[in-house]
Amino acid sequence: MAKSPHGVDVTPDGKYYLSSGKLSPTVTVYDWEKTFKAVENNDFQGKVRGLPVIKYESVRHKEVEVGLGPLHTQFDGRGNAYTTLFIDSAITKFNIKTGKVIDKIPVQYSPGHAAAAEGDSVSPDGNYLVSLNKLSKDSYLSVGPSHPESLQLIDISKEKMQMLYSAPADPEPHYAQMIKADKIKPIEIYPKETSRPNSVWKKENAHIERKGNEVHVYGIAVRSRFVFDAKSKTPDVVRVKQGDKVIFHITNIDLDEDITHGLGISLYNQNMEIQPGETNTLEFVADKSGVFPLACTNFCSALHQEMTGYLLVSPK
Ligand SMILES: [Cu+2]
Repeated sequence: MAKSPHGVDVTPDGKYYLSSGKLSPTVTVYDWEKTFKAVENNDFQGKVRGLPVIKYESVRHKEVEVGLGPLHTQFDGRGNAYTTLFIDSAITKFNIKTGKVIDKIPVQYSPGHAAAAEGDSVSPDGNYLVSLNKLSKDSYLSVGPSHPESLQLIDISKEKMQMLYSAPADPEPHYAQMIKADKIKPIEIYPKETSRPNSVWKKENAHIERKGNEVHVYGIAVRSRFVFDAKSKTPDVVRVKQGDKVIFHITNIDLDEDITHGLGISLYNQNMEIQPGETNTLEFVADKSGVFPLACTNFCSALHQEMTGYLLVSPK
């Protein structure tokens, strides 16, 4: 095989595995059945670091001339393979069984991986491929020495590939999976579990508890205020002593989708996010005395900016 192979991929039907040449402009298609037979028959050509090396000619199905710098291969479930070409800045489509090159499309530029929709599964979707490009060069407006990189969406449903869309991306896109959206069923909010340890679901139950030199705040975040202590006249203030460990247990009791709160104390360099229905914990040692404003750090309503309070740390 080629001297510096890069990327080994198994075809969806499990009959072949492919290895890109990287420094050789070829992809080799190997036959699994021939491979198992070669192992059975000790059909080897010497050893490398003590491991037997199978004879190339015995297991090779096809050697496909794809272009310069082949790296990784994806599949469409119709018997075709799509290999990224780093040096050519292109993707080559070929038939796995015949080894015949069908099409080649330029990309901007130097793709590493590509991701076909469900392309790593036994039943690829077959309609779309995204090229994850390592360089964008002149594709977008210049924003300084650090350029965005690029993702390109390609229609692979027909014989000829068709470029549909280019999008700038943060460096450095490496690999991705594309899954049909209806297969992903995330929870929308954290369920309201009143038995969850450290959670508080009603303003009346918010309280602050000292345990030795630890101060536990059992509070809530709700549009648009914090309640740390229901009994206190100034419920949005937490008083501790210098050197105390402060532990905020905050429950976001807003059970609407997309209403994330945050709790940030910038002068202590502390911040956490609290998703709808979630209880999250922020823990640190109050080693500096003073008055430290705290605030919600995720935009949550028109009154988001009023969602503030203070940590008061009295000196030792
Ligand atoms: Cu908020």
